[in-house]
Amino acid sequence: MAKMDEKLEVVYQDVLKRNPGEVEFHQAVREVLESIGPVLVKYPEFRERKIIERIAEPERQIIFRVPWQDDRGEVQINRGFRVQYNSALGPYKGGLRFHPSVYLGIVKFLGFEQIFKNALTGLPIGGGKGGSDFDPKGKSDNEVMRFCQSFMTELWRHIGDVTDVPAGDIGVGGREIGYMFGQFKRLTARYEAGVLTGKGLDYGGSLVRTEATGYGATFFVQEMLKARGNDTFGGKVCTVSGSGNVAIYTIEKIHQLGGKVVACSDSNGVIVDEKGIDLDLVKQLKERERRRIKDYVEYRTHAKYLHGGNIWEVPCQVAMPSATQNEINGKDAAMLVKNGCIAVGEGANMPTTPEGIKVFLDAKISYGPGKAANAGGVATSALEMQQNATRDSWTFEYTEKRLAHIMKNIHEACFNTAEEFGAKGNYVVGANIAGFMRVASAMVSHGLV
Ligand code: NDP
Ligand code: 2IT
Repeated sequence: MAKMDEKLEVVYQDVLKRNPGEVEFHQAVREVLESIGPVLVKYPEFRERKIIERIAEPERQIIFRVPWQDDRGEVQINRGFRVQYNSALGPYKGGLRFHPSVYLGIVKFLGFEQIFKNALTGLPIGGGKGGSDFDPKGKSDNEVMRFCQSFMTELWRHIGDVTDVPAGDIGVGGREIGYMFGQFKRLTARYEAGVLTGKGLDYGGSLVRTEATGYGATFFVQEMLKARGNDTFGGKVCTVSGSGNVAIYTIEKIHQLGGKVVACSDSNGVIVDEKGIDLDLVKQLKERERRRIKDYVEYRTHAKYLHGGNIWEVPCQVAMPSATQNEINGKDAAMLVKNGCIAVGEGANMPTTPEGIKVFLDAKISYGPGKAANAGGVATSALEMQQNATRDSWTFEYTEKRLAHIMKNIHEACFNTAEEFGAKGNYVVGANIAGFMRVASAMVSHGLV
């Protein structure tokens, strides 16, 4: 692990003691603390005002019971979370994750990352995250609806368009947001469109929100390629892990920009299609039919399915991890570098382990960390909030242009900040410092709250 400023090490030890067992949260905090030492030297008031200690502690944490009945009439109990992490820059904003692995440590790591990511967008949104250990896999539509209704029956009192605005994440897409919005409307008797983002286009959703995370991550990599020597996606062989929302629209944008994605995956295995992934087929299987990625080879018999395979062993020039946290370890990263990978753009949150990040930075490939590269999703959520507040709806072209512009600005901020702090080309340092600076300055302005 990299060395940390001595006083920050003390703060980190305190975080470990106060949040036992929450390993993903510790990892996310450590990465930020390792970057921001030089900022505290330059701006001692951040240390005097105990900004780091305050940022590490969520403003509010809500944990609740979610009882629901399955199709056989059996009662099921899940646990719900909402961590309202930091409101220095705006209402808490961040997604909800429904996955059996969700516990407080996952929600806190995601919420903590979200603070800096949202700051990087330059839009008025604070950081928060939530979710449940509910597993949507194999559940009927009615079961998902009853779960979402029960989840919202507690959550509604904590959220609102100027307090806290949830959206999707793993296991939460348009269907789940729709059921939760319906229940919120019923419980509050208010049509408060801006309380959730990622809504359907027929009831206040924004064009481009569905595509935004994947498109944005691809725009970010496009900027990194440009910065490293006027390079482009044209003709590049790429791999994209996952086959959910972020992966699908990453593949779509890479193909539009002239790259070729040869592999994608799910938690069971990897598809390798040397002719280029057939995205219409992936959309059919994953978005419409809710099937597994292995079924791809039923329709494209030349492609290979590697059950339990490792997508990072497939040679590529650009890798875009878009599934989950810690999916690239040190060995995977070394393999990618050895096989000629020159750029990694993280669609997922914290997909690379600290060992993996070190490999990428040492090899001097262009490495775009999630809190910068995948910020297009939440940025477009903020654009959805803008449209809701003005009861307007923008065209696809206009909204995509706004997204592209935001991603370009984020890249520039990360690039320039890294250079300013003596770490040219290190987007981890750039993203952490640029995001931190915005939040910390606002917190100083607000006094001790
Ligand atoms: P989806 O639920 O749409 O898709 C998730 C994909 O990742 C699926 O292919 C899933 O496979 C795979 N996956 C999930 N968990 C695991 C696991 N433990 N091991 C292996 N594979 C796994 O989610 P999204 O596409 O929305 O999210 C993907 C990532 O992007 C997450 O890290 C999320 O936090 C991040 N993100 C999402 C944003 C958004 O707007 N949706 C915005 C910014 C970041 P399987 O079906 O087998 O579980
Ligand atoms: O991790 C993320 O940025 C998201 N899941 C999207 C959050 C949002 O509020 O759109």
